[in-house]
Amino acid sequence: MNERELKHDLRLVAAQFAILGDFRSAAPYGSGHINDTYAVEIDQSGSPVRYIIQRINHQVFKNPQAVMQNIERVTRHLRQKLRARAEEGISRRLLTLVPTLDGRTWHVDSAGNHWRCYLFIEKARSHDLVESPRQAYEAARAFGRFQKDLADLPAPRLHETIPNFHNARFRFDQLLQAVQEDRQNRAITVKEEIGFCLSREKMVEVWPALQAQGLLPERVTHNDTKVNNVMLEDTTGEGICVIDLDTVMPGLALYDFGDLCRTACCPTAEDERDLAKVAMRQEMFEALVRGYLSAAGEFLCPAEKEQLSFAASLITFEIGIRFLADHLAGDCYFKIHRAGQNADRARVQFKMVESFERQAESMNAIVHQTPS
Ligand code: ADP
Ligand code: GN1
Ligand code: MG
Repeated sequence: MNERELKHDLRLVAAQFAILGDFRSAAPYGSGHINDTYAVEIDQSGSPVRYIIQRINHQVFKNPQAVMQNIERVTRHLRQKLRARAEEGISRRLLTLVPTLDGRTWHVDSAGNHWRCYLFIEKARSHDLVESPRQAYEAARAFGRFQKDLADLPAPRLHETIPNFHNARFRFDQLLQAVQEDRQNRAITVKEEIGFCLSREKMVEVWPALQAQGLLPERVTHNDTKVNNVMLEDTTGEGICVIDLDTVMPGLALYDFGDLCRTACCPTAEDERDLAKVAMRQEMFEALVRGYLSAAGEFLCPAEKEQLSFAASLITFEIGIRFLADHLAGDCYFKIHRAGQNADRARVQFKMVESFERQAESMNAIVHQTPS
């Protein structure tokens, strides 16, 4: 895609940030479903330097300012932790916001779009599909460390950038509403999938019951830990940087572990149409448990540890519900690139839920056998 075909004028946007050098090019980047992400190349005295520039989707994040305030606080805290540990290469180990010319961390353009700019983390990449247990281990370790480093984030509580984001009961009720409204007359085509959800309604009550007993503490969590939201270093394979911080807010540790399982245990793309290929990979689950507990094991309480394997089923179910509800509502939330893509995404999630359920016993055994 050449620059003139881009939806936005990235040269103009880049000029609002304190970036030295001459604009060279901009191209859409990554495979996120929400924001518009661009890799922008700048010529700095003869060398190409890249930046990530993103337009925050303000239909999804109704208060982009709150998103940016959270990210500022979280990255500042993480930077202090890395400095205290005297870690090397700190600017590759956390997201670094590039300020605007007037010293803010985001820019609002004339059309009301909110933009931010990050240093580009080079020689590392995020993977849509996990290819080895080592990758699963590293991704889980990085997210575990992220939770651990944020455990002592000073008050006040972070903003809830999307209220009820992981409230499974709320998501279930949204699906019921989408079925009832059936705006696109699609319900008839996904009867089986709707039935699948209705038959599992009880799942959404499990964590509220434990929370009511005070057994699942609120923590600072990432809330969007799909595996392509962590960068693995090219040379060492180490999980070096957690990215996509828009949904960092108060939550349950289990949300993060569950979403990791949803993506890292799945052997196919999220929207695979050949469901025969979709089944949970136990060796990846085992690696996720080891990686996550190697960092988070010391602060998790017994009830959290006990729920790790159910987290895989529940979060996969919840996100399947969201895809299905969006398909019924007319694909207003998740970006799609072809008709029916959200229904395909939902089907993959439901197939994974069944697969997790079938292997629940051995998943629990893995959790119990893993030292923390
Ligand atoms: P979305 O919310 O749309 O998922 P992300 O923040 O996850 O957006 O960014 C999309 C992709 O861009 C990521 O999966 C990653 O590959 C890449 N990316 C994001 N931030 C950086 C960065 N600072 N350095 C290098 N790549 C990045
Ligand atoms: C979205 O932004 P991205 O693509 O990393 C979504 C997640 C879903 C995920 C499903 C803010 O994540 O909640 O789990 O798609 N993010 C938001 O792939 O809704
Ligand atoms: Mg992302």
